[in-house]
Amino acid sequence: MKIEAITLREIHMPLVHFFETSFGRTYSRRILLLTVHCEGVNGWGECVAGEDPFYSSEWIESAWPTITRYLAPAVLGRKLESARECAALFSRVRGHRMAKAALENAVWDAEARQKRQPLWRLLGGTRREIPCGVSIGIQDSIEQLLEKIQVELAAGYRRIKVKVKPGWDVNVLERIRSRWSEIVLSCDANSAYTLDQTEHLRSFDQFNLLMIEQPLWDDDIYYHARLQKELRTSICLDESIVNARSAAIALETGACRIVNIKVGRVGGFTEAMKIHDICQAQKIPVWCGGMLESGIGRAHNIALSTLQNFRLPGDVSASKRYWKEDIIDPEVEVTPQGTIPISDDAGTGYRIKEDLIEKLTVRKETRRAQG
Ligand code: OSB
Ligand code: MG
Repeated sequence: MKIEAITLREIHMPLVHFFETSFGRTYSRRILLLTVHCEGVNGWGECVAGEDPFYSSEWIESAWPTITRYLAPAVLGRKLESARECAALFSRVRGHRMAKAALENAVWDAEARQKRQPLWRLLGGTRREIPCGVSIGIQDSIEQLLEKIQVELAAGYRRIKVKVKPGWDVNVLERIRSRWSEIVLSCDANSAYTLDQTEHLRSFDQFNLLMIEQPLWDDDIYYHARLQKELRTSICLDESIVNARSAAIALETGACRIVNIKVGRVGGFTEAMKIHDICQAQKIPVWCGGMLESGIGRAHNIALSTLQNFRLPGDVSASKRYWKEDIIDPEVEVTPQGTIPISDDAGTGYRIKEDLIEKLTVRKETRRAQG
């Protein structure tokens, strides 16, 4: 697989409904898409960096030059046997995992297409359908949130996750539980609390939550281990798991009992699979997180979710929850049983709508191999 050229694009896609977390509200996405051109085969990747450096230090304006100046030159003109070689070629660049993942995953995509194999099989997946949950942002009122939950339950989703922050937590969880005592429910704080609030967080135990996601600092593991000892509810780490080593440390210290794997956050499929394997060996279930992806990132999340230890419903839900029209065909749909069936077709099993992408593109840059 010779990497002949790499195209970066920025597309703009308004969300059907705003998405609010403890760090802010998003109405519209600026998404960096990447295409690798290899001997007649194209592979696509999506960079999950946000519009602002709020979820993590990366954002679209850091990812773009990191790719054009450092990551693209590391692979352009090279003949790769496998996408697994990318991580070593990028290792001189510290951090910038979302930028690395966009390129590595595009190479995985190209490799699957070139080998005429489903991407999920190339990754070693086995599941023929994956269970889905939804992540519901902070709303203007609790009534509006309850209405949204009602809609998602009716659609068949198997786990409801709500975003929480001080002032929008116990009051909200109380209302949800008094209406639905039995549903699988979790919450995600995106680092909105500190260890001083342990007593307050302990009061979440009364709601029988599947997990509380990332209650403390985004870069912390140690204090999460202290907190986990004080809670009955399982902690799930998202932001602080950035590679296989941090996953190993989190498990060794008992900082969580569940791990959220986001392929962008950890630098690509190769590292995501390592984390999956470490957790599986220690009987820690994992699930696939989401970053308000377009269909391209979503299709990659679906492929990853077919690995054996993705035992809990992911934040991988239908295209229409986010977009008026998605950039893949067919769009991602969820069955009334709350699952996504896995296609046997080569690549991701979803066709890229290049014409639509062209219309949504506001910036485009191609880098070619020299000579
Ligand atoms: O913490 O999981 C998160 C969205 C943006 C940034 C961080 C997170 C999220 C979500 C949405 O929860 C998941 C999705 O539906 O894509
Ligand atoms: Mg999260």
